[in-house]
Amino acid sequence: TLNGKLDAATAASLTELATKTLIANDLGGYTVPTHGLYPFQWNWDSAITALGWMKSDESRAWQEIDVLFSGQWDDGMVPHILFHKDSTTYFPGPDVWGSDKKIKSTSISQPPVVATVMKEMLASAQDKALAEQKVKALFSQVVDYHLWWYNDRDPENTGLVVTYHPWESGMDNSPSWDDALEAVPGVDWEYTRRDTSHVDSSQRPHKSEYDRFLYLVDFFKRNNFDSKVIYETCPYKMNDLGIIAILHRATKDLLKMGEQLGLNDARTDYLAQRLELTQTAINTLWCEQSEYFYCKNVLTNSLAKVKTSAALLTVYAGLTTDEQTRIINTATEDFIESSQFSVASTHPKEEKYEPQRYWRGPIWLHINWMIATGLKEAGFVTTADKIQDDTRDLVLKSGYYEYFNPETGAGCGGKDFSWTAAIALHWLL
Ligand code: 9WN
Repeated sequence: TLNGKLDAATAASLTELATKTLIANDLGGYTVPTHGLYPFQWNWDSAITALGWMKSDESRAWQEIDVLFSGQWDDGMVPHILFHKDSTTYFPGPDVWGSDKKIKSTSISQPPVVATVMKEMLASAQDKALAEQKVKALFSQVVDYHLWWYNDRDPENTGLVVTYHPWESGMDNSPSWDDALEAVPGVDWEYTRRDTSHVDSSQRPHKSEYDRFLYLVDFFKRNNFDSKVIYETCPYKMNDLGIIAILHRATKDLLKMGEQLGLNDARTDYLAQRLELTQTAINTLWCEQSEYFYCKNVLTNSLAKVKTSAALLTVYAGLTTDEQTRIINTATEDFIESSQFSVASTHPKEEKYEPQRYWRGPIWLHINWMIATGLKEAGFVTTADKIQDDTRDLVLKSGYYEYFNPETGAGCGGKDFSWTAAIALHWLL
């Protein structure tokens, strides 16, 4: 490999390519992840993509967040997809989801990284006045979003929010969901997938998974998106480490921004209490024997004992004790050593590891950025730098693909991908 070294000319041409990728994916105020495969605004893609826009056009970056929050539901939820304009290239579209909000959307959310992104944007902004004005204008809506997570998805104050759909986790076919998903019935109607007409089906989730994904989409619609009914009867309920860690970090970042700009109040005090609950409850996801964190199937009260990179995000969240931080750093080193490129989304020694099937092995750059950020802050600079160097090598070798094969470094999934270009601009170049 090139060990992450870039000369100035290469860095300049990669910067130009990344900026062009964002411009090409801009549909006017929001950025699609990539044309064809994902023709709408996705929640966590959009947040990460705003980091990339900050390098070339700060007001466009803030607009990305504004447009994302324009689709917020009255209860505070920020949907996982906003269907601003119709498109026939993606399935399932707005009619299948069936929500009746002013902007058509899905009825689930996605990992809430947006407050963390806003804090980074505020810190790095050249135009401080614009940044402060935007954070002040959006602050209350972001607080609503976080309150929604805690109140709607953890109404019993367990300290751990639940997720209702693998798509909500953003890690669609992670092996962590396999057992829980098996208990969900499949839909009994015919449908035509669109994803496999854009990319090779060997890189995508199986039909048996899609049948269940769609059953859940129908389930939300049949229950009129009623939070209480869904909380009580949803056939799929997970404590997802990715969402829990990203939410925890983002809530802390939200409170820090609020403090900096004098925006905190009783509602943010309440969020601080919820942080404390999570800090204690996270230990119910820790397995002492294997010294690792796992997602939990809430319906069966059992840990999904497969090692995924989501667990490595607990350090980024600041949820680990000093000893756990050391253990997670060692576990990260083990991930790194187990494949040519890092960080594999499922540990390469796991039976369920598949190096090119979506979230069952491949590398995702925004996850690398979060893992490395956490480890660096915790003082494990060597591991963090190694991840950053590997990530740079991937981009050098394969460009801005959706995700990467950890064995070969080959780009997989969609091409010219927004969040990959954005992470390069924000972190690598
Ligand atoms: C469903 C857009 C999204 C990402 C997810 C990724 C994938 C969608 C799909 O693409 O999910 O939301 O149809 O496969 O898993 O993380 O936000 O890039």
